[in-house]
Amino acid sequence: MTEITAPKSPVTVAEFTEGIREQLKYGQGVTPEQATPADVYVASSLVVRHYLQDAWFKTQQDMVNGNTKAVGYFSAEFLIGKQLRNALLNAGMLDQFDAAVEGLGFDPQDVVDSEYEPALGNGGLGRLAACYVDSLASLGVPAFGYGIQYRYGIFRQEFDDQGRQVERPEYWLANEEPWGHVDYNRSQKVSFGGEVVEEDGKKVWKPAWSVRAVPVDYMVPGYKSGRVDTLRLWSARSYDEFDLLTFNKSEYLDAVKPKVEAENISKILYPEDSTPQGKRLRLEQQYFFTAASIQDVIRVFYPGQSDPDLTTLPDKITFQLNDTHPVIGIPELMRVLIDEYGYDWNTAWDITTKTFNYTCHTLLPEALEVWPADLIGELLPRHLEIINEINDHFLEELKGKTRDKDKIERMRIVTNEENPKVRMAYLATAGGSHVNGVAELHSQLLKDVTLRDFSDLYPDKFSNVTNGVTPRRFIRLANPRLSALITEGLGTDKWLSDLDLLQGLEPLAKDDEFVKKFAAVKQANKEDFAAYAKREFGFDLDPNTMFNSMIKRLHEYKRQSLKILALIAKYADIKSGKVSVDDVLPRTVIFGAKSAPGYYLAKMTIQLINNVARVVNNDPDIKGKLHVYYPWNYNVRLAQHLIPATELDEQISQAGKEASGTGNMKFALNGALTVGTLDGANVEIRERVGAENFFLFGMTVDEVDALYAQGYHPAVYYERDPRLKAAIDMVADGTFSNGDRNTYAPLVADWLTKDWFMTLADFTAYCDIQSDIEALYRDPLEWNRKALLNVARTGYFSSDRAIQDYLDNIWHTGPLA
Ligand code: 26Q
Repeated sequence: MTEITAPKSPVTVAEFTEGIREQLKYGQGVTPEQATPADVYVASSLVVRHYLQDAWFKTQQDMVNGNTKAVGYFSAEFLIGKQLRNALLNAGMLDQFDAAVEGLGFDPQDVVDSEYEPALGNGGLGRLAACYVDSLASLGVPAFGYGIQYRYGIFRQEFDDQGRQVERPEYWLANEEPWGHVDYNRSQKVSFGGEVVEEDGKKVWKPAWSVRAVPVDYMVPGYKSGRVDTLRLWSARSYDEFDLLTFNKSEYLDAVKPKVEAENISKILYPEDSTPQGKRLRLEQQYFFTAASIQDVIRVFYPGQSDPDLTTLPDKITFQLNDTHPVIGIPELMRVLIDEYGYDWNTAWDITTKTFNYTCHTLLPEALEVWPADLIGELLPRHLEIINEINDHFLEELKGKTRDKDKIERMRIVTNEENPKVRMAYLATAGGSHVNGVAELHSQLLKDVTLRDFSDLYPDKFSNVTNGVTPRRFIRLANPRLSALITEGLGTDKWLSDLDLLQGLEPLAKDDEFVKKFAAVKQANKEDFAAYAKREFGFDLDPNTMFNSMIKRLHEYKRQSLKILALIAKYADIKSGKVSVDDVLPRTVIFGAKSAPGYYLAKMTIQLINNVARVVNNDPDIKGKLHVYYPWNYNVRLAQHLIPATELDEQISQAGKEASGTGNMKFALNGALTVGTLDGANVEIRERVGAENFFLFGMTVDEVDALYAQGYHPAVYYERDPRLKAAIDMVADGTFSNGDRNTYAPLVADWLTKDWFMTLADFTAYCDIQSDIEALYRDPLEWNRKALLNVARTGYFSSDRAIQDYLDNIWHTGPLA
């Protein structure tokens, strides 16, 4: 890892205070006495931006003038979380901020709490993108994150009086937002529709309409690197503010219609995180941000040049495609090179394939994006021609590589059927240099299953980069107590930019005094979380119970059902007297999850969890031994509060379905033990922390495959394990629906007849491992020793390491000199 030198503290408390006063006066127009915490938040943020400005300029200048290849990370989602504290930390101004704000009579916590979280992502993929730009900047690598500034982020989740999810619009821009700098003077034109005509033997696209893509720039300050990268999120604006012709006919509403339609493009983030539907607006979004970004790259790297030598593009920047969402960028770059700059096909293809790389984040076949060719043709007629031509060239190339005609047929980018479809994952694989999965198991399955034909013929394209998470936000900011203890244990805080140093904690796991300090940190974090949950949700958590969390999107494959069924089984055992309540280990189970609005079974699972919580929490027979809480609207902020307080973390997806997971990494790094299957990055976490420090259960990928092949009959498991039968019967008999047997009937029917992700088959193993978990928990010293070893041994899961892997194996670039 490159040596990172700490910059001198750039600002004094007096300067920070003066900066806030100035901003309050000239920006907010209030005196410090009139100011609210929200005013101070805006003012402080602008002060931080002000102090980062020079480093930002310098990073951009060095990027353009130097000869270090930059990285363009293309992602439809950047789930960045709150900015202020993170920027303060990375810029080395945390203490000055606290002192300045206190000096002005404000509580720093109130000030940072005033920030509204930008929720511009669904989950793992979007948060990963945010961790990656943080690491790029921290490693000093010149980089752009390119995406969309959605007006409405992922919906705000509420629960109705029946415990059902209700989606509310998340208008995160309702208040002043000091981080995004809207740069009207660097806007780009993005066009759609129309037709392709031939002029002088050349194809010319005559689009029907255009939108103006306005960049909104977010600074991405590196941690102690002195570098500030850029997250450029595009916002769609109309060129036709006012259609005069229509207006003269006094059809006022029609006059603003083009404006409304254009601006719709960046209006809302689609809340589906799998099973994408071929929605026109979604394709418009994808093209909108990739096209704007490609033009922007040419503007930045070839300033003022009317005839740039774009054969040098792959030396200037490398593009990483975060899943298939930006893959339309491949034919777009081809179009720009051929139609706008006059390159021949082969030269353009050479430039394009050298510039793009693709990361796949899924294995679920239904999650692979496929677009109807018709739709592409309507919106982007020239791109459809180019895609067809790519397909033709590709099929030719394949003929030189294999005689297996079936294989060639299977590999078509554009399917051969009445209504042809474009397979975006195939286009990405053919149109780039590297394809990677996000954990070892996932990358292996990509090669063996999902993209098998491709890996047969292009084995060198495939690699793995196991995901990582940023220790700045998810340890230092989220868990200041643990951070202080780590620094005490290691005698340095260098671990924040070199997380492998956590290994130095290993010997301290033998030191009972240190383990007790570690346990005290966890206990204090639990008390903090209990207070937070009381304040924010009105919950009464008992910090003297085990805190057991499951936070992630609600999805059948992730198997929240397994968790809730096991809990119901426990409840049923107590109710029936099989288990004496006095022998039950006190546990608080905390769920956090949003469901896609149209995902019927997932939404029913949410309703079930909420009603199990209602019944169990209020049942005097349970004597407070079991509690279930479901804080609504799980987001980055809640994660930052809950993860440090969690003792047991659930990673219980069906083997072979969770590509990686990143929550698993955040929990291990914060000293939770994991109960999990051999899936995604769990495999690597377990390898590193040691089998004895991880609660493994459930079928393996091979066992899952074998069971599918043999024919899976979930009812067999229902009959076989009386605990499972009791739990499902309890759901069916109306215990959690005020006696109504219909409420959960579809869920029960699915479990007993389909159960596609084999929840029932893994139920017994899952229940059985609970006794190991509880036995260990009854020995706090041993529990905490293992938890500490989890921290000591998971430094590998830093996003700095992941980015270093990308730099070494995929991007072949590094920090600015
Ligand atoms: C696509 C088309 C149309 C509408 C929506 C989408 C869409 C949006 C988001 C599809 C997928 C997503 C998000 C996927 C995601 O978050 N995947 C997760 O990525 C993580 C980072 O690699 C992994 O750790 C998780 O295992 C994986 O589920």
